[in-house]
Amino acid sequence: MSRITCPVLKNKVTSAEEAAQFINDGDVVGMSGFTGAGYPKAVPTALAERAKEAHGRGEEFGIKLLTGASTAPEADGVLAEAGALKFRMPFQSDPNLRKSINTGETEYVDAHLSHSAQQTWFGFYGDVKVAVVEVSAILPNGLLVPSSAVGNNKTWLDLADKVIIEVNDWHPREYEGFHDVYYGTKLPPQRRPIQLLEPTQRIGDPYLRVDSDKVVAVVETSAPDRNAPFKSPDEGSKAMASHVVDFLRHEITAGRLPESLLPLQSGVGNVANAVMAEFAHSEFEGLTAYTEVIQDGMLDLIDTGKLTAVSATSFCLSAERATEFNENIEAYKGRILLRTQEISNHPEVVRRLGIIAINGMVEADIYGNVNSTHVMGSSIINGIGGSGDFARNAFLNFFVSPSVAKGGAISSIVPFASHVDHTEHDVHVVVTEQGIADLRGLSPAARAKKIINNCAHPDFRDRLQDYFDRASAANPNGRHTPHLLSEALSWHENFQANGQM
Ligand code: 0RQ
Repeated sequence: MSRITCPVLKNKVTSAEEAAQFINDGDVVGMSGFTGAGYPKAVPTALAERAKEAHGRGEEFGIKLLTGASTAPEADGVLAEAGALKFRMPFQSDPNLRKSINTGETEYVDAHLSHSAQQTWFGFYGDVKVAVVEVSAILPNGLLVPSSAVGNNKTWLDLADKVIIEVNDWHPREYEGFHDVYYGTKLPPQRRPIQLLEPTQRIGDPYLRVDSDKVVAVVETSAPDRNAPFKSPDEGSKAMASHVVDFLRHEITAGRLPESLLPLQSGVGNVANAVMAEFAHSEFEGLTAYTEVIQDGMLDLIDTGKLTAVSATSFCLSAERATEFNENIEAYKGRILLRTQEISNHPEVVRRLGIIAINGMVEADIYGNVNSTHVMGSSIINGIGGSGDFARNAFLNFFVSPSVAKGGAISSIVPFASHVDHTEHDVHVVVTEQGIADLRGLSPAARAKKIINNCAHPDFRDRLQDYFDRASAANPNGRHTPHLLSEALSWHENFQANGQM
């Protein structure tokens, strides 16, 4: 049966090429998509072709693209390759787009994911001209059943002048009932508390609303999400995962955490997935998650019954796991709820629930400043994503990374971070395969001792200690956070000059 049962919207079905004609040079476009899930599968490619044709005629053609988070080669990838992205917000992870940002062709605002919707309402990014949103079905009354990501879709549908809907029948029709779209957001000073007290409590509607008069095109698709594979956890990831889980055991023994912990948030990537795998082999029961992305490891935990309730805004699954999920979707109903990202990552809710946040990092300095986004201070990898939303407001946060990168040429523990996303005031626990540094309640100098001894790779430990000792000796009145300013970034300079820190 057709996924479009609303007569008014059925009449608007057209091709991706026709739909792309509604998007013009310079438009602010809000697209669906979050970590490779729920992005539009057809219109971006048609739009990229339009841009290439315009460029061939010597005309300018580029859009300002806002999404939920990262998309896929068929969205960010094709648009960046066509030179069609003048501006991008709030998160990406695409090689073509990364290149376009780092060469200065695309302007990129790396925003906290929970801020992206409200900042658009505040007018930071101009008027949203077009929304391009993927859904899994349109009901007879015109309500939209979201697909594998909710992201910022509510905001794009509310704010855009024109709406293009993609209806993708690759998603199970049974997605109906998996979503909670909160329509209570207001702008200050009209805001009210977010009345959410448990991870999978419903506070909104199962559907997205759209004004059918604004809908200019409906496009039917049948294509999978990005569904990138995960590496099976290597020794380093397993070591980091076991440090985290042991630490949580210790916190329970010390009476600081209940036996079923507090709701977990876990970032994307292989280490995050490895941590979930470690939980699967642990004694923990009755776990919950209040997170933004559901990876394979979390579904495994639901399957074993260890994880009873998960709130998120999207999935990020391997192809294998996505197929299994789609075939058995009913088994997950009532245990998973996908929310708008302004709620999945809401600082108020994160603080109230007391989240345990686990995120990856690029480097940390000896005082606990964390860089999650930049290589050698200048080139962006992905973006801050939701790591700031969760870490800053968490009950307990972890930042995890191998102690070295690029075959040992780079130390992930450095005298001074070359870019700071999470400040020394926010970071609780730093983890590498070497060990764990619990920084809570420590002064900067005490933190340095822990990070150097517990987390740095042995190849770099003595040099870090030497830096700290000389900085202390050189600053008799600067021993709170001692630095040698002329040397603070010398490790990065060394790497750039000699390929070795
Ligand atoms: O590059 O593949 O070219 O070698 O960075 O590093 O070790 O594979 O780790 O995949 O877990 O990613 C911080 C990027 C870690 C990720 C980051 C190089 C390294 C490799 C990746 P290569 P790994 P991961 C919720 C939370 C920010 C967003 C976030 C991230 C590549 O976790 O994007 O937390 N986080 N969101 O070689 C130079 C160093 C390096 C380095 C690693 N010190 N110097 N290069 N690399 N350390 C999800 C969302 O918000 C959507």
